[in-house]
Amino acid sequence: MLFLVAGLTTVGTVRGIAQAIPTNPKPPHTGKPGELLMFNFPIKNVPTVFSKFFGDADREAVLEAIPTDAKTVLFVDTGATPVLAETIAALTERGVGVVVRDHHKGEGRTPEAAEQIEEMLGGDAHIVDRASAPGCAELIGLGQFAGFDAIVADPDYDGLVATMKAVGVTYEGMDTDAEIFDVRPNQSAETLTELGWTAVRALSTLPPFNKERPEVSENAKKDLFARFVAAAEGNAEARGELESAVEAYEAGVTEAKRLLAEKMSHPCKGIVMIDSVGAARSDLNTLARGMETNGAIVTVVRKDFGPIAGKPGGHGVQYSLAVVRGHQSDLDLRDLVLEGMESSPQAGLLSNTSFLLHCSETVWTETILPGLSSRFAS
Ligand SMILES: [Mn+2]
Repeated sequence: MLFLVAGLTTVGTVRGIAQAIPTNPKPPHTGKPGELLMFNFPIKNVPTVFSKFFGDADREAVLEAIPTDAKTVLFVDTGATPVLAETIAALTERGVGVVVRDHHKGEGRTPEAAEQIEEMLGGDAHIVDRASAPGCAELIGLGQFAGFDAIVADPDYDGLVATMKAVGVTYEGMDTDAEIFDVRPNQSAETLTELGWTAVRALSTLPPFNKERPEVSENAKKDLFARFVAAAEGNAEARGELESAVEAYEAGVTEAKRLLAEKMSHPCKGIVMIDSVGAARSDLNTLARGMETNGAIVTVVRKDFGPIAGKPGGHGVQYSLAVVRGHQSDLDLRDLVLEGMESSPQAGLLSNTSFLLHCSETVWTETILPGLSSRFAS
C-alpha cells in the first residue's frame, strides 16, 4: 500500500502528499524553446504524462513520472524523435510492455526514428501518416487501453482525446472533434462541438510560456486539460469554468481592440501609448501586438492599477513601459533614470531591468518622456 502511494506521488496525483514530500528538481529544459517540459494527471485513474520529446530533459522527466511499478505503457500521438526512441528503449529494458499509436509517420527531422521504434516493438508499434488518420484517436478503440498502467501523450488536444478514448472516456461528437483538433485552420464553431470549440479557444487564456518559470504554463495547461476531461464526463462545474475563462478572455480582447481604436497616441517618435485609465480589463497580448504594428519601439500603457498607481505607491496612475522584443538590444530603459533617483513604488519609479520600467505621472512627465524624446529625436 505504501508503495502504491509512493508511486502515485511520483506522478503528482496526490496533491497534498506531492507537496509535502520533496521531489527531485526537474532537469534543465534543453528542448525546443517555448515548449512545455512535462505535466501529468490521472485520467480514469490511469496516470497520464504529457510531454514533447525534443531533449534529454524530456526523456528524464517522463521516465521519472511513469510509476516505477508500471508494466504496460501506451504512447499516443507522440511523434517519433531520437529522444522518444531512447525513452521507449529505457522502458523496454525495465521490462515494461510498450505500445505506440501515432500518426506522424514521415514527419519531423528524423523520420528514421519511427523505424527504430517499429523495430523495437514490432506489432505493438502502429505508426501511420496523417492522411490515414487525421486524428490520433482513430487508431484507438474506446476503452482499449483502460487496463494500462500509464499513458504518455502529446500535450495537445489530439493527444488528450486519444488518451481519453484509450481509457474509455467519450462524449457526443468526440470523434469529429478529434479529426479537427490537429488541423487548426479547420477549427470553428461550425466544425467542432460546443465543448471542442470552447476548448480550443481556452488555449488562448493560458499564460505565455516563461522559461524562468515553466511550471506556471505547465500547471495552467494541466488544469485546462483536467477541466476538459471532467466537462467531457458531464461535470457542469468544470464546463462552466472553461466557458467563463473563454468569455473573460474574449471580453479582454474586445476591450483591448477598443482601446487600440480609441485610446492610442504617439507621445514621441518610436513610442506608442494606450491610455487604459478607467477601462475594463483588457488583454495585454492584444494591446502589445496592436501597439507594435503601429510602429512602437517602446510600448506604454497608462493605467490605474499596479504597485505605483495603487498600494503601496498611492500615485493613482502608473505608466508601464516595455521595449519591443526586436529592439531590446538597442535600448536600455535604465539609462533614462537620473542618478540618485530612488526605485520604489512610493518614489513612483520601478526600474530594474533593461526592457521594463514603471513610473508615476510626475516621473513620466518630468524625466522619462523627455529622456525618450531626446533619445528618439532624429
Ligand atoms: Mn496529433
